[in-house]
Amino acid sequence: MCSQSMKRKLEVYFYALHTFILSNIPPMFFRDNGRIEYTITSGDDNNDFEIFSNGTIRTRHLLDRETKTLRIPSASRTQNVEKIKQTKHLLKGRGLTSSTRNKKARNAQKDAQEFRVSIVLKDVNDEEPRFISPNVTEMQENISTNTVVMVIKANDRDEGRNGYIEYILEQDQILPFTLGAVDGLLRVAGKLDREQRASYTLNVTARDRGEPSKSTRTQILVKILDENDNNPIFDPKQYSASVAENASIGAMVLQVSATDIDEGANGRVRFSIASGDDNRDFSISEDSGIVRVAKNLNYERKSRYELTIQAEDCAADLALANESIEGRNKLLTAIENRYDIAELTIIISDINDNSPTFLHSPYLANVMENVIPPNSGYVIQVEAYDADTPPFNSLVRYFLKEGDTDLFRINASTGEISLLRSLDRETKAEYILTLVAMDTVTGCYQP
Ligand SMILES: *[C@@H]1O[C@H](CO)[C@@H](O)[C@H](O)[C@H]1NC(C)=O
Ligand SMILES: *[C@@H]1O[C@H](CO)[C@@H](O)[C@H](O)[C@H]1NC(C)=O
Ligand SMILES: *[C@@H]1O[C@H](CO)[C@@H](O)[C@H](O)[C@H]1NC(C)=O
Ligand SMILES: *[C@@H]1O[C@H](CO)[C@@H](O)[C@H](O)[C@H]1NC(C)=O
Ligand SMILES: *[C@@H]1O[C@H](CO)[C@@H](O)[C@H](O)[C@H]1NC(C)=O
Ligand SMILES: *[C@@H]1O[C@H](CO)[C@@H](O)[C@H](O)[C@H]1NC(C)=O
Ligand SMILES: *[C@@H]1O[C@H](CO)[C@@H](O)[C@H](O)[C@H]1NC(C)=O
Ligand SMILES: [Ca+2]
Ligand SMILES: [Ca+2]
Repeated sequence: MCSQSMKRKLEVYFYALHTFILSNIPPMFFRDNGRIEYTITSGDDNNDFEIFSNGTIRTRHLLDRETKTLRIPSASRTQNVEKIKQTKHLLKGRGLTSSTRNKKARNAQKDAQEFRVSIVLKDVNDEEPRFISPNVTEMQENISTNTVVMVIKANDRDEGRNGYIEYILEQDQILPFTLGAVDGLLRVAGKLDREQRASYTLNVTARDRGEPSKSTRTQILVKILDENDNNPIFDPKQYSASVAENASIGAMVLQVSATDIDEGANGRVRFSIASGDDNRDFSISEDSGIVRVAKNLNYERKSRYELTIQAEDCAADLALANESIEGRNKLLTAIENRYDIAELTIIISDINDNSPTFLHSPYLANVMENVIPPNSGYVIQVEAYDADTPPFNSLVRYFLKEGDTDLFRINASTGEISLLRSLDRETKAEYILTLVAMDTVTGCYQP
């Protein structure tokens, strides 16, 4: 009895709902007097098939081409081999003695016929595309058009057209992106400005070409990362303020404000006084933009300041976070802060902080005895200077404080001193007068 072997190829479609009969084993394996039982000896680890004594092979349950394919990765994607062995059922024959059974068993081994059945599971479009690419991506704003942002990828385990995927980007609104239908390359197609829109949620569909086709939809979040593309902007750009010259140190002058619509350090604004204050009479708070008096002011020294205030963003600070010194230096030269400037005029207002002073004190005048000088006894005119400005210096008044007020008189507004009566040198050769000059704001001096 020779061993016979044969191969058959069966085509099986995967149907979702039915178990069905595959084929019959040909009758050449039957023996008239023998009872035949078929068993599947290998190739069916999953217990997917059963075989009946009439040779019918049947699926036990739903088959899945894709699952099988995964289990035999090196095999061709389309073929699964099931090995089915056919044996005579001798050992379990009825009424046989154990001795004859042993003998017959040996014969039976020889008679055992083995054949191979190749079962090819044909693909049906039962798998939908599955996205395997991440659903979040990020990119710098102002990235140039046509740059590939990401590769969108979906898998479909079906074969042929059933597994051939097309990618579709829904464009309900105009989006600055395009999606390659075949390659899944998501590209930039317009201007991306984080300040206008910081993220996009894209609706992407992957569809196979099966009949009917299956498709999967996913949402991809595209985050736009900030770039330092905006200057800080002063609003307003011109400021003016007035401060009394006796303002105490630390007194607030005014607050300037600037904003930068970028994000993080790119949008953090730092204020400084760029020029117009060499003496550092004022200071500005880096963060708040509050300008304060930093030194004693003096109207008479400087009455007007034209300051240039700068608002600068902190983009370059990002470079300082770099761990390596080389990286730091490289980035510091590459990253520039953006800035804006504003003009601040500070008017120092005068206060009456200066007393009139006699410019030529002490004065000396000679008078002839026994006469009253002409011009109503004119002796001398004194003058005091007041460093303040009008109205604080406008009217200096003069008074006689000590001395012979009955002999001399001073014109309060002109400072002219005149003699009321004639003098006698032999009685008194010298008179000393003490004068007071006073600015009028202070009030009236009563001698
Ligand atoms: C073979 O046997 C099975 C199970 O008894 C039966 O369903 C099937 O119809 C039979 N096939 C033939 C061709 O008789
Ligand atoms: C994506 O789909 C949602 C509804 O599922 C819709 O509200 C949204 O506008 C769509 N987005 C785009 C960019 O088409
Ligand atoms: C991305 O996938 C995660 C995890 O599956 C989910 O939680 C998240 O909502 C998804 N995001 C979008 C934009 O679909
Ligand atoms: C935006 O990108 C273009 C081209 O890539 C470049 O020339 C331009 O300087 C960038 N603008 C800013 C503000 O970075
Ligand atoms: C400044 O001078 C004015 C007028 O002399 C006075 O009223 C005010 O209190 C002074 N201010 C300070 C801070 O000294
Ligand atoms: C540090 O600087 C290097 C060189 O410019 C750069 O490639 C790297 O990304 C920087 N690292 C960080 C954390 O900023
Ligand atoms: C002071 O002098 C002015 C100008 O010469 C004169 O008009 C005025 O009358 C004088 N005042 C007195 C009190 O003499
Ligand atoms: Ca900025
Ligand atoms: Ca920006």
